[in-house]
Amino acid sequence: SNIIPDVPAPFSPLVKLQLPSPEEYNKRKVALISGITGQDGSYLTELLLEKGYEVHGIIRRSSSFNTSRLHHLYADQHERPNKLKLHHGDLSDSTNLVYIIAQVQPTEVYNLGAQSHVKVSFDMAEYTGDVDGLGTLRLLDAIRTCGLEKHVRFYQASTSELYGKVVETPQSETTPFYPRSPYGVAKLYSYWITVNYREAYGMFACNGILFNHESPRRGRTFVTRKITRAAAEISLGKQQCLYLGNMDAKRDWGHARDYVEGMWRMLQQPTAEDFVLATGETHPVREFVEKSFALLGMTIQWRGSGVQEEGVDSKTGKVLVRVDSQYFRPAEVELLLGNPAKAERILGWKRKVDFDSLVKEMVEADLKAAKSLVEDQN
Ligand code: NDP
Ligand code: GDR
Repeated sequence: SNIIPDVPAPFSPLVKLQLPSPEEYNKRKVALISGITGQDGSYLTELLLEKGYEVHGIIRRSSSFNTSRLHHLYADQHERPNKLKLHHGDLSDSTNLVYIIAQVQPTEVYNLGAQSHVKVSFDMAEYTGDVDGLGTLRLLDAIRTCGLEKHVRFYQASTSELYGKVVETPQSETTPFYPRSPYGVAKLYSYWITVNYREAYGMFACNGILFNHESPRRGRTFVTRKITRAAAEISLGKQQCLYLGNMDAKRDWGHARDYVEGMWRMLQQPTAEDFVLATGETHPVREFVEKSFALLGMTIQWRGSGVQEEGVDSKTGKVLVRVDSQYFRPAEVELLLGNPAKAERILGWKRKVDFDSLVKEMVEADLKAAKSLVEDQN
């Protein structure tokens, strides 16, 4: 016989909100985004505002300006009330998350906030575990604390870094995980706590297992943006050489704007499921370098090997690319190649921007930015 009949939820709502039924509640379109100031947060905000959502974002207090990616979307509420509202908060602060959820009463929550740099996660492993792992639990529990677990649709920013060491390719929703960094391990916790809360509490909670996606808004220390910025600066004589780590690593690179559309589609489905978003193509870092420089009229020829390897401009003989071992990782993810078949079939999602167009858009944006800086200085 069942010795644990009708197990109640471990706690009942601590914050007593006056709530209508989930159907009435969801007549509104109110999104809450953690990580709104990041690359994906800014594209997702654009998409949701276009779709008529009221968008709320959690921003961290910073001594320097950290909302530049939202600048074109945000208007001072005193001058022009708009549908984007920002709240100070942090994924390490549970009370603050409960307060924001109770205040905003979102219909959709996108958990994009994270210490998202894989190499940095080796230096700040505990912090990364706290924010990227436990932070997800805090947000899910904030929703439950407010009694909103049946009202809110939840998106978790899971990652191809969960696959880590190659077990099989292409990697799909059924490929076993083998993370290779504190970041990947923290995200593994978040992946499973999202699945667990879906199964335990009937929450509409999805994991998007997203392969690398880039754009002109990509953080400057990720390899693609580091390459396109350096190529632009070198072409204008403002930088001499680009220093990189492992150029043999292969990634499945798409455009961030395509991927945020996939996130939104996951939350519009009748049932919550987990989906891979990827292009189904993989390219080595070395190829990203070659294509970026070629767009600016420089043909890279490689010579030497290992840490002695150099990329030389075939016309001038100048060394434009060198290896610096400080960028190597203690454990590397050598190959990522995703299979987006499930997302294509169920979500009707497909990437629009191909590899060459992505590189071109990023190079052109960085060239424009570098030129305007030169003009400012003159
Ligand atoms: P970014 O690094 O550009 O943005 C990360 C965001 O998280 C920023 O808004 C950052 O704020 C915020 N953040 C960092 N720490 C905290 C914290 N303690 N509390 C609250 N917010 C915090 O990442 P992306 O936009 O590229 O990625 C979005 C999410 O998707 C991340 O979770 C990432 O791990 C994941 N992901 C990304 C992929 C990619 O290829 N881009 C692929 C798969 C998953 P601030 O601006 O103040 O630093
Ligand atoms: P990744 O992206 O680790 O895949 O994580 P990143 O661009 O940092 O590295 C990609 C590959 O390039 C190699 N590499 C270098 N990387 C950086 N950052 N800097 C260098 O100088 C350099 N030289 C070579 C790396 O070793 C690696 O193999 C990104 C993040 O957005 C995560 O948050 C996200 O989950 C995954 O993508 C999917």
